[in-house]
Amino acid sequence: MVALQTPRLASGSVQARAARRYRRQCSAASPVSEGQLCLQYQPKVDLRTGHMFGVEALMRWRHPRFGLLAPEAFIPQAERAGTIGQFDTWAIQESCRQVRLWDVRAEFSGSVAVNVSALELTQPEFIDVVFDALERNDVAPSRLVVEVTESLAIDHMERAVRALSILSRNGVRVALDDFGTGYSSLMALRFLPLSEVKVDHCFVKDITTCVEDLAIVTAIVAMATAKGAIVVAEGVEKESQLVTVARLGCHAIQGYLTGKPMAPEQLARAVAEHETRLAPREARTTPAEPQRCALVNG
Ligand code: G
Ligand code: MN
Repeated sequence: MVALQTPRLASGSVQARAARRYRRQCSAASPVSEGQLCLQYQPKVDLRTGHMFGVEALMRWRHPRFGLLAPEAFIPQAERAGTIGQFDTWAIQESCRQVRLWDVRAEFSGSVAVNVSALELTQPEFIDVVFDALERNDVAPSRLVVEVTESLAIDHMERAVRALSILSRNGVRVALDDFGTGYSSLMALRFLPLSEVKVDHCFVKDITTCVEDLAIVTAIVAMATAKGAIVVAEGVEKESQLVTVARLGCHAIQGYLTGKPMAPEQLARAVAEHETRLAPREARTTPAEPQRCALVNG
């Protein structure tokens, strides 16, 4: 790697800021070009059917010195440096490649949600990046969910709405991440073409005891449902939290209780095991069938 000279500049000057940005860009860009990124996949489970209907792709940096790094360790830096587009593009391409692989091996037929920064989704080339990745890998648009964080989406609302509407009209689904933690959540809920709203971890953590959290999640379910979106409760770690969010009308959960983020091969095994466990439960419900048929026939 080229050692950068540090120019002698007043720290607040335009040149100093540019130099700092350049240094950040150099370090932030490396995991993409060095092939050091990978995706882990965390299941989302439908509370009505019990099926793993989708996964969220979570980015990790296999750092040569520091090991596996979570996105919080490098994504904010890339956003500030303006290099986030490379990360998002890579994640979309890699997710589509993985969906194709799961298809070919008949391992997983659900959707994959990719976190996309608002900065990237308002770039003119973003839509092409998405359609190109889908087409190249022969993946149906409905298998891809673009996950946006509301506080970021708000900054660029008009352009975000335009881009996401084009994607949505063409079958790609849109999820609003970390709902309730931004400053203009209702604007995002009002204007974005959403098929999924994700309730942030922080409202789920104490949901069994905190009346405020109960009220907030109840309101989110009412608003999202009125818009035709499903509600996914994030960060569900305990059975008691699952029971409560289900009672409040959440449609699905994502959290350590039903699966941590995992490598693609591990996810395929988890799906197979999960479906095997579900099968006997579904078989037990079949005695209801004859009764319904009898009613229909009679
Ligand atoms: O905001 P977003 O949905 O992108 O956050 C996903 C992050 O939350 C991931 O880094 C993931 O590892 C973490 N996560 C997922 N499920 C749980 C959980 O049940 N508990 C906690 N504490 N963190 C979780
Ligand atoms: Mn997310």
